[in-house]
Amino acid sequence: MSGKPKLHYFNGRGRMESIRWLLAAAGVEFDECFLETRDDLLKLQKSGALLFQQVPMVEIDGMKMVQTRAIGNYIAAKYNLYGKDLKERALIDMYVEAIIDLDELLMMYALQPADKKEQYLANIVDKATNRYFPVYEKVLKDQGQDFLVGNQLSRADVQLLEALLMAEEYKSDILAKFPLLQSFKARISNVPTIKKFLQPGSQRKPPLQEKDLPKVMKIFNLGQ
Ligand code: IBG
Repeated sequence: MSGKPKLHYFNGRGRMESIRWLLAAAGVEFDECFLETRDDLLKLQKSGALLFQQVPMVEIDGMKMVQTRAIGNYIAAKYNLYGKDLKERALIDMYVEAIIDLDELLMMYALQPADKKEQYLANIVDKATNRYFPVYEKVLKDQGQDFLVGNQLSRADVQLLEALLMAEEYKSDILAKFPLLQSFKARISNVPTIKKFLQPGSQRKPPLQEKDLPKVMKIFNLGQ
């Protein structure tokens, strides 16, 4: 099948945002079909298009792909964002899995009850600055290259940049102690396809607004 990939999700970041980033970084145009109500999700489920009754779902190359990691793997492999050999791929996988762990932590902040938010944020900052960022800072130092792995852009760079920008939304000076991550951020933000994605009007999604939370929770039956 030719044509643009079609992304099925709600009109927000959640689990689809990293897929949007990967496609954008690869310079691939895509269409989006937004779930606005729980009924929209139920209809999609009943249509048989969702292998495990869940989104993200991406129509690509004649497939209806689900499972965020599987979709990301496919796009990364197809668009040469997955290293030059198996060992580079192994490194990329390790870096990306840790980024996904951090992303999950960030994503769940919005779902915390008001009285737990402060404590939850402290844990985010602790994990970001003591567990994850020091590793990527060291990788960049040891590598001495522009990229996390090898000498070309990979999904690890794309997904780390996405996570860094998100983490800064929680604490604007969160990168203060990481000079190489700061220069990495500036450099990767300047990759032409990514630069374009960072411009207003792109398909990049803003942080989830408090007012949109009930709608999202209702679509996915979250917090039940
Ligand atoms: N392992 C799957 C993946 O990675 O794709 C999980 C997918 C998943 O949790 N999908 C949710 C879903 O379809 C939407 S993301 N739920 C409907 C159902 O019936 O299970 C929901 C979510 C958000 C933010 I938004 C944080 C965590 C989950």
